[in-house]
Amino acid sequence: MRSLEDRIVTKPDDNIDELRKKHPEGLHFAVGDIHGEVRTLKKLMKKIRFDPARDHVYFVGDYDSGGDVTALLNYMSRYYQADHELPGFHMIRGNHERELFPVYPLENLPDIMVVRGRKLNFYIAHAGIVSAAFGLINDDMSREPHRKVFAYRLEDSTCCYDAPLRQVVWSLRGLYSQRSWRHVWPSEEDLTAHNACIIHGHSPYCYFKKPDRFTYGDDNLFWRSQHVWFCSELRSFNIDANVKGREQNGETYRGIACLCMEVYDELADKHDGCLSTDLVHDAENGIFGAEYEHCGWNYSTSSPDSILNAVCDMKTIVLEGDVLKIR
Ligand SMILES: [Mn+2]
Repeated sequence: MRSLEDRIVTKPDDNIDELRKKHPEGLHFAVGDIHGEVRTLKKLMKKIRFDPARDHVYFVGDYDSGGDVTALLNYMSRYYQADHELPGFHMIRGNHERELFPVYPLENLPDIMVVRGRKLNFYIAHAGIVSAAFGLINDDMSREPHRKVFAYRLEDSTCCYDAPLRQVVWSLRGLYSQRSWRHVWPSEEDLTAHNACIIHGHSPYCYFKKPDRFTYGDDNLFWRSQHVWFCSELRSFNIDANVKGREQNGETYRGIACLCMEVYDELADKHDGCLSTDLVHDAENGIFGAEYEHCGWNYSTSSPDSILNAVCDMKTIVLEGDVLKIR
């Protein structure tokens, strides 16, 4: 087992201009849990110099519960794109949209999106991907080899309490903690065979970090500067930087983090799909963070229509008897 210090990566996130120079065609980002904190999100978008005409930004869900959700969705609706091929904001639902009495349940949005990069396939889901969904989606994707983005909605029966895909939208402490005692996460071989990189939120880093150790998984790393954690083969990233300020073990950092897909896609491409922590230490930074800033009071009376009325191109995962199917 690695020492705690070996498992911590520290990289400053001041390299967006270099990334922009390298990728004038635009960048793909995934953004962690926001919980109504519109001002912090705007700060993060400013930091990555978000360009709505060129960038694709994917959100892992949990817009509600905290901050000002109406102000947040009003801001997000400016850039929202129901057409996943076009640049702008793309959203999936989190457990706060599905349960917990959300102000906006966003029932017309997908729960899982997959973005095909040059080498890696990025699976974006609120709490993670379980093997049952992984296999189903990969079969579906193999039928459309030229499609870049896939979107799936989970029918309630597939992810309600005790349902097979429950942990895609809601897992108690993140899938990693469950990986060792419930085999729900796709195997390392499966993830490698499909060039998979799972991006999720839902579980803030502070749930897993004790003063002298981590309490989840065996081989996860902590990205100190932006407060996210990931597995050493880079097969998954948890980008929930605890904007709600949930406190555990004296950790009080609050922020929103995002990941630039191009950085890890390129790294995987260069190393024939084999990623490792050692590569991360030498590679350019691909994780950006914005520290929490109180969103204050907003007096907007409009509603986030472009999101609420969106008609997304997505398939539905259903449960027929006890068999999962894509419709
Ligand atoms: Mn959540």
